Amino acid sequence: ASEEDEVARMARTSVTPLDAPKMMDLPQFQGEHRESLYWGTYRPQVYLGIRARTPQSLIAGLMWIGIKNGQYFLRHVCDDSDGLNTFGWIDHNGRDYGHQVLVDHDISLTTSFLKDRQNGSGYGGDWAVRVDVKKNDSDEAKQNLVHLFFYMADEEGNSISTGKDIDNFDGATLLTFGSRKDVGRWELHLESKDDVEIHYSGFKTPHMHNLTELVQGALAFHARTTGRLLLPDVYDDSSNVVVFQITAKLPSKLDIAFISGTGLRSSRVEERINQLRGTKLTSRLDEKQKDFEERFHNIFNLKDKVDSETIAVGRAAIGNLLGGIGYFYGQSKIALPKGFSLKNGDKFISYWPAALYTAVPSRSYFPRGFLWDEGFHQLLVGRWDISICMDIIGHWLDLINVNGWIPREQILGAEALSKVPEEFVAQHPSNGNPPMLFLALRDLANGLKENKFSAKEANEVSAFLDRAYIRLGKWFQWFNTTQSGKALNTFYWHGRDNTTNKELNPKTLSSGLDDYPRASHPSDDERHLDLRCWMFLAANCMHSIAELFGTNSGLEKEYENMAKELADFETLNQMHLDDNSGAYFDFGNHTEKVRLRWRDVVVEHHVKRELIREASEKPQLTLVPQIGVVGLFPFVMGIIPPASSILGKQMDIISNRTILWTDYGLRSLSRTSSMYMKRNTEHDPPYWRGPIWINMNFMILSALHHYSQENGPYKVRAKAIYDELRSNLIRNVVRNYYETGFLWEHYDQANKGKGKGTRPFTGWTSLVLLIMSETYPSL
Ligand code: 6A9
Repeated sequence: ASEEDEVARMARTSVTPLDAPKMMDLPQFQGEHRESLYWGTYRPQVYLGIRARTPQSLIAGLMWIGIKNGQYFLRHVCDDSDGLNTFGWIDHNGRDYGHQVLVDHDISLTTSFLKDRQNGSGYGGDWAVRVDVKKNDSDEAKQNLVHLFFYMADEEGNSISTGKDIDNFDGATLLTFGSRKDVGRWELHLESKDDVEIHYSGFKTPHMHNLTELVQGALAFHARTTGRLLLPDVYDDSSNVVVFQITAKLPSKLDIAFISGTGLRSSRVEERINQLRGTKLTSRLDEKQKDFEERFHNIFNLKDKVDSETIAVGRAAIGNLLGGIGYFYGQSKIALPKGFSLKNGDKFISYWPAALYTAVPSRSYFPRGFLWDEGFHQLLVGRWDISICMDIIGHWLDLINVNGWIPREQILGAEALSKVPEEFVAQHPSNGNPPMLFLALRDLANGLKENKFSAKEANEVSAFLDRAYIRLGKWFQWFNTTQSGKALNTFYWHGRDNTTNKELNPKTLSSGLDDYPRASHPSDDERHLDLRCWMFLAANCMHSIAELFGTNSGLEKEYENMAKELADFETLNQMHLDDNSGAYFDFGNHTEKVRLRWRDVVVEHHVKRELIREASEKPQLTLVPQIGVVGLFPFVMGIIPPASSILGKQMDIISNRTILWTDYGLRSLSRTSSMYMKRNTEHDPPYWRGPIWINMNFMILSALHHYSQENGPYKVRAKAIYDELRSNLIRNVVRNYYETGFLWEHYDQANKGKGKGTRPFTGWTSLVLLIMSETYPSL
């Protein structure tokens, strides 16, 4: 029983929040700040979705019927298999304006979003959506009609009413209204000058993750009796979801206006709606677009650096990153140790209910938060809007548990859950993920030291860092204690599977570099170079913050010493340098002589062919000779002294075409490495074993930029390589964008730099904008 008690205790601890003042309770996140960010396009998982930053919100969204090869499809949730030619926010300021373009075969849609807090509105303001649809060619035989569906749904279950005059639509009407505690009485109005037909259906459901199926079902059911694809005009008073089908001849334009707080006598309903439709809306959107452009140019200053085609891609990159910011609420599932389950049979325990406001890597495949991705996103967001940046990081830091752990992948709420296969849901409280947020935080701390902020911003940043200090310290300690190696100041990513015989090289998901090759035989003798360097960054950043807020706990000195020790060049070289090649490597129990072979194995009395790993040599403790991004970490973190000949060696490795260099960016793994482009299992194609990843290329480029400014024998060479790598990366991402309509998760090093993996991927691939503008985090 005692072992079970112990497991139960550990499980409870892992879902206990850290007892420290919450970031989100800071005054700077209340009042005007909170209200200004209340409504937004915070449902990145759908093509157009609006909600408020509250756990159970009123939500709105758009669907339409797309036609592909003569077949009808209901578009709603961003889905790669829809095969849209392109989609994404081209402009978005993260606050009150966005403009999105979606091309769906024969038709093009644009969606514009505008929020208005000036006109005496209710809590969080009013907002408008404009949907424009047109045909892509004038061929009369092609699609002439479009079915648009706009819905409102109340997650709290409050009933939603429909307007009285919908059936006699003559240009403008009240579609629907309701009432909630947060915003009071609200109304949704439609205006369209076109000849449209409106139908609707009401539903009662607590589930928001299958609205597509609800609408599909209603359409199919009604089509069977009428032969037409129209919602059946059924509705009853208890409906908490109402869907309006607006059928229009192309081209067509709809303005949809949401206003709240209309129960008050002074609510001036008519006047407020008029601000949000027709010519008034047009001119306000134009104005917002100009503001966006101006801000974009002021911050990134691209005009003298790249051409206008390239600038448009940079704009679409940050547009969809900001437009893809989501608000999620729910409970992560935390795995119990292997072999254990709760009394009810569950193999996981729930984290506390929590909110997460965050950007996402990919709206179609991964529309949810990922810890280390967010560090990269914040390098961009932090330059765009420092309050949004702090709000996002604040939310993440409030997810820290009493052990100092933050779950890596945030699958919060039924909508997010519906996208993830069950076996990937539970998070392991022993697994980390790179503390990349430190880089964004160090930028904040440095900005403060260098007086880069306005007085108000400086106050907020300093209150923010001050409060973050305890949480960050706890986070740091989590790494320092749970991920430590055998020798002093060594680290390795814990949690690799040392029992499997199916993987060519057991994965290291927690590192973020998934299948990047490590020691062939996982053991506690390992020393992971990337983690050592992350710890250096973390210690260094903790020291910077401690200096600002001198807490006199003696910890400042400790962080400083640790940063010094981790950056100690001699020790680093002793532990990780291969003298012959001048390359840095992981260390561990390793042999190069491994391969996957088909074998007959007996599974439940049946013989099955399976790929099994075989090692034809005993592994031994040695450096792991795989040249690639992990080996470049000391360079990336600026640990190598500018005068060292090893710096020259690193540049040889980077610029050599048989090793890492391609015309499209740097490979993640050298072509000469034994694991280059090797599958890990039958079902696991190479991922970090060759392809070009923009996040790592960005980091390497930052370091080249850094060394091109440090006096020393390699200064000039660093600059030359920097210039070439920079233009290769920009050229390739931009070319792919125009060829395919998207930014991609990674790029094919072997096939002309072609975009691969998921799309759109406006997570860290958006860093291409910082590459264009040459703004790098300080080292
Ligand atoms: C598993 C499959 C619909 C993998 O960008 C997010 C992460 C990175 O943090 C990580 O470094 N991506 C990179 O190696 C994507 C991870 C997606 C996991 C989803 C479930 C569902 O398929």
